[in-house]
Amino acid sequence: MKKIDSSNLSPEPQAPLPHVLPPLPFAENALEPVISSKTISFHYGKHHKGYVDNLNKFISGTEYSEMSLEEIIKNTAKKPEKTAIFNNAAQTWNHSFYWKSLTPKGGGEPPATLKKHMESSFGSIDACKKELASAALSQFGSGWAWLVLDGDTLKVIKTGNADNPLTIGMKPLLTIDVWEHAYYLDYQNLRANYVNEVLEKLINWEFAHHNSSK
Ligand code: MN3
Repeated sequence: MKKIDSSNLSPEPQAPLPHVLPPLPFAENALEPVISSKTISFHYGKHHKGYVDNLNKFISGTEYSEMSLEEIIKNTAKKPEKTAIFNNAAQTWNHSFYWKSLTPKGGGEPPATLKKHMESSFGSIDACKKELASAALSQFGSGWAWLVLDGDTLKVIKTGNADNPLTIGMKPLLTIDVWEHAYYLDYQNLRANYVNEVLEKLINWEFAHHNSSK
């Protein structure tokens, strides 16, 4: 029997790396008093982590295990038999994007280029903020409010549950999570108070500007 020289064998193919929970871009208590560290600790440490863990579990051994997160989202959207993978992939993506849409010293004036774009699309910064608040409040049940680029036009849209603008070919610039777990510990049923406080004090226009110029 021929002896195999193991030094000549190519290494075993590496298992694809699982998706990881990215670090928060701020300390858990950095958004207080608008969003408490208790809310962040559950929202990030339990909800967001849960989506990442479930995604890894559901894609293990499937064609999706080789894909990037965005590819998984685009390839499973609107496929009823892939709902569990889609939901967990999109929620993983949405939450990483949401954390970056918030910053401890947020609100205020958007950067000049974005400001001009908002004024030409909505009339004024305030009108844009009003549309975001209105989308966030009128989303029935769980979902997300988004500032997006649709081609060259700035728009505000809302999506239900895990859905996001990538599935309809729009470029997300920032988002506000309006699932109850995002605000219930701090605001109970008062979604409007949460949304208005976020828009005034935490919203990260720099992040939106950065995404619009990518
Ligand atoms: Mn959430």
